Amino acid sequence: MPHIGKKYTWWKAAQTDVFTWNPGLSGRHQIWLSWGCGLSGRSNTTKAVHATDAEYHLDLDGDLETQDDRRLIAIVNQQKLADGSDTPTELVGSSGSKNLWSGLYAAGIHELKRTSLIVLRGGSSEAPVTADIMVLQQAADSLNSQEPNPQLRPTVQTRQNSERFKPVESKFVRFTILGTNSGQPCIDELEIYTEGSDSRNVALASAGANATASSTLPGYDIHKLRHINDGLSGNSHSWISNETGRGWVEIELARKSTVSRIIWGRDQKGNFSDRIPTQYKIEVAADAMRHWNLISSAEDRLPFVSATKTNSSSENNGGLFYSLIDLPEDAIIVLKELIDQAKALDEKLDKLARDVPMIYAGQFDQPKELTHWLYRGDPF
Ligand SMILES: [Ca+2]
Ligand SMILES: [Ca+2]
Repeated sequence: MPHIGKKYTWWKAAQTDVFTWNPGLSGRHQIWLSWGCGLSGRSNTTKAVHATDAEYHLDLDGDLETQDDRRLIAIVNQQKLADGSDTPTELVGSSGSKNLWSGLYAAGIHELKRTSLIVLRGGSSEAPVTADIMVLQQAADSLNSQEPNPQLRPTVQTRQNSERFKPVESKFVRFTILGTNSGQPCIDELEIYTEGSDSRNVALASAGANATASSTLPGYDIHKLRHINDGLSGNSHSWISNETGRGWVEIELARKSTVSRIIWGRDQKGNFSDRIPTQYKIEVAADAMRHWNLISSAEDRLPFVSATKTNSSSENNGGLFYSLIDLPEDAIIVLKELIDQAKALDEKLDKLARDVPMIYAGQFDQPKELTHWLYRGDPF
């Protein structure tokens, strides 16, 4: 599961509504909840442990004044992970100072109206309740039992993303960008692979494929359209559209081919994390009339979250869920080294917090002004 709960919000309020979500959806949906899990962080030496009985209600009409349409959908122990297990000591530190993202908790399939609210309510005590992302998944009519996991793919990665789909005969493949994290979208290479054991990238210009696009950012030799399928990765061999948050690029294959996998990235060398297509769809057509068939999109991916800011002193930066999916091997090695370093520093920090002796400190100075020593009840 990608690391998405970097920051969360918390409240101390027993038996009080503290937060509402309005998903703006109607129909039957599986509701997945998540929270910041464990301890609320170090406040000198005291620990404020999260609520064991945070309540989630569904208010069907969205009017908090009317109670008869409101029902409890989950009571959650926010000290634990979504699967009910304890937070691992190696992740939260021996003093429990790190807070983790809980993962997603299945709160059941519920009928929603557009105005419906999901309400987070404090538990029986003043213990903090926390809120992190919520996922709603449309429930299929045939879906009687709850699914063990949401049918969601990892969030879009900067370096490389893969799209797998049922093999489909294609002559044209169009990648349409519908949103970016910033600016005009950039793709450093779009690879289209044929089905089968002799799978090969038929998108390459060297394989006879031809690229067209809605637009190309003018004035940059390193961002030409021909870079979309030149076989070279990295920002210096990329295409950028000339439309903020939008654009499409189309590959015409040399001949009709049965394809089943597409690989694309913003910067496979990992130096840039702007201009990432976060919302997109990919369509194929087998005929020159371009009767498009949608084969993949960002719709079933987890929401995109910007890369972590490098401010390591920020609070609650202890979420330690990292996705290794779609990461190249050298990046995984680097990531593991960094995680080890972070763990070692955490342990050091925990030890420092535990071992510091209590002292009363001050400086001795000769008073500059006349000092009165007042006994209780004495007049001036
Ligand atoms: Ca209501
Ligand atoms: Ca390229």
